[in-house]
Amino acid sequence: MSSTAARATAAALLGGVLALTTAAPVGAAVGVVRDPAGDGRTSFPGGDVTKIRVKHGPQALRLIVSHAEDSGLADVYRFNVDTDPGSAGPEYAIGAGIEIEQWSVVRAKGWKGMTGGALCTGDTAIDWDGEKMRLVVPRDCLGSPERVRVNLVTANDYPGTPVDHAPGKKTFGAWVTTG
Ligand SMILES: [Ca+2]
Ligand SMILES: [Ca+2]
Repeated sequence: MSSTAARATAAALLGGVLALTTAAPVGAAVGVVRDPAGDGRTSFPGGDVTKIRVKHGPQALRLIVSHAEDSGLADVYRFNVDTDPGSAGPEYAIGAGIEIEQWSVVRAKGWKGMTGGALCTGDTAIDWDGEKMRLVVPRDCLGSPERVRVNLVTANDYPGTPVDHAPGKKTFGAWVTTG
């Protein structure tokens, strides 16, 4: 083999390795939903969302909510989760209350309602100093979707007068496909 041919072969092999590396499952995909600070509609300073980190892994959907510096956490969160673009609006809603430090998944009826009882429940992790809330929801609680997109509404009362919508009212963030 000439040195030129050897180099070409090495390059081809390397190309193959790179292609395999790229094609290998990455395990999880991450999307970020951003929302402005200062748009929370409330006299009580809470629930002004600035960011939702959406990590869609093979086992679970992990959501981390960040808040504006002078805002703090909301009392109530409703994540509207879209799993089927062919059906208008969200298919699931994840509700979380700060006081009970729990989340529950229900079947969404439009953007505000629900049908039936809780499909799954779990604990939230709250970082009071960092003003962040974290949820880990098993994918099968959401019908094991290929991809999801998320809208978040915060409130400081029950059943929930909206304080902030991220990224906007009746608007989802980008699709996040599982790894
Ligand atoms: Ca906001
Ligand atoms: Ca839908």
